[in-house]
Amino acid sequence: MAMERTLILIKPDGVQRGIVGRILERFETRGLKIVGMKLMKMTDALASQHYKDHVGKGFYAGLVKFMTSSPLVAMCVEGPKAVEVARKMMGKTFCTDAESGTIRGDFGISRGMNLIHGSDSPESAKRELGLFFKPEELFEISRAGDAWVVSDEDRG
Ligand code: D4T
Repeated sequence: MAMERTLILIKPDGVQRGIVGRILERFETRGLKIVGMKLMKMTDALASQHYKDHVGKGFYAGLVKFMTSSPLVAMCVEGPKAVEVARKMMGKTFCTDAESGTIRGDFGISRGMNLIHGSDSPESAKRELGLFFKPEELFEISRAGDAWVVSDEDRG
């Protein structure tokens, strides 16, 4: 099983509601490692690259307005099967449909303001991480307790 990296965004609603810490805590507690993180504002240009598959769709203008309205937190999260694990932690796209126990299901009730983004495949993760982070902004971090969170077998 390979170690993976994924892009997580705590969207403007998460920042404005002051629940960044509570969302972050879930990733740390799960054993995923934050290897890059910053507070930043998404520009229209970055939105059109990040959401390139949605350009032209009916909800695109509203999505960009929301995502560029206020700063967000961008993170690179690392761990075994990090992409899939993070998507499961987030829950279904719309908070209204997300199961309790997931981030969207526990913290949100809106459709569009859905608190968090996570890359949907290892290929998307690579592309998206390149949009949000320079190589020198991502770190190789070994923590003293890592051996009790991820085994050699997990590292593949
Ligand atoms: P993101 O990309 O924000 O992590 O969400 P998902 O991966 O779960 O969902 P997505 O790419 O299909 O949608 C991106 C973003 O657009 C909003 N959205 C989506 C919306 O407002 N109306 C819609 O009909 C859809 C499909 C919500 C998430």
